[in-house]
Amino acid sequence: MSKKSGSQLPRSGSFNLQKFLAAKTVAVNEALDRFLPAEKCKPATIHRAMRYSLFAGGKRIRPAILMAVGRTFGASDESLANSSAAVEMIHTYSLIHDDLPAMDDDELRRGRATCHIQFGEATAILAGDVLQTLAFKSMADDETLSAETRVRLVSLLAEASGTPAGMVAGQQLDLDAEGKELSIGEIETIHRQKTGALISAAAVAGAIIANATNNELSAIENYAVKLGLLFQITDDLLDVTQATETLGKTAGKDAAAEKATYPAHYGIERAMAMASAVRDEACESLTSIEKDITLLAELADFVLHRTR
Ligand code: GRG
Repeated sequence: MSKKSGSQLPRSGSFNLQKFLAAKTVAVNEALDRFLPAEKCKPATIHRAMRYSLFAGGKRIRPAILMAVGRTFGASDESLANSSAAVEMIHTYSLIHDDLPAMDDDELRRGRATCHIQFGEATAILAGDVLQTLAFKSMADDETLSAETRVRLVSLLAEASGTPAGMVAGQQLDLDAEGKELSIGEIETIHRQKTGALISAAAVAGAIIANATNNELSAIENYAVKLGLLFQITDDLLDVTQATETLGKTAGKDAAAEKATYPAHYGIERAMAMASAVRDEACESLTSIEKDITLLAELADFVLHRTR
């Protein structure tokens, strides 16, 4: 395939993305259901809390990214299932902990009461903790992959969700930044770590599972960094443009907490233009890949135009 510029990439319509996303949501839900202890299994409270938060209707965008990249490079659905479940478990753990009174203190998530409102703070902390450990187990136990690949994946996910450059680092920077005026560079660092690192890890995991070449991995890394940034800019925009009912989480919280966001720094119009430019940059990162990148380009479009 010849090199393609961002504007020449295949556009929506050539691939049924909605159908893909719906099918992958079913696939990751099945994998999650297999991993999680049954609700009735003792101690039932923790298993109910884990399932309550995991099956609350999240968009499953991180598993979809992992599966889209894996599919682009020829991995089987079977080999992508455990890792997709793993990234969703890490993501859900982070949401449960982020909603706690000691962090963002929210009562609504995924359209329902947050885990600590429903089950109490102690159980919510445990539910987050155990989703995290189970995520690593689901990768470590994946019999469809070689031992070497499993170790690579576990290391990748640990780095992306931890510190000094992963999600925990970003969350700490975000806490430290409340009420302060940040430079755009500082805002980007927070976003890259807090939100982008896990999104990037999902994409890179798909490429690792599919045995992508080093050049392909590096193209996917660039794409994923842009996709993560795009996701965060649109998240910031949705916080100020959409209603709580649409989002399934409390709207307007960023401004109330004086968070460092793109619309707060640039205004809505400029932030929207930046999102569009970052989408183009994400797609341009794909131009060196000698595979059909339609699905990945459409995923970037989807993140740009999402409404929740
Ligand atoms: C507690 C270690 C720790 C980290 C928390 C995820 C996070 C870091 C904070 C949540 C705050 C936030 C709103 C971040 C913006 C990006 C983001 C993660 C949005 C939620 O992700 P979606 O939209 O949610 O994919 P669903 O519910 O659809 O899965």
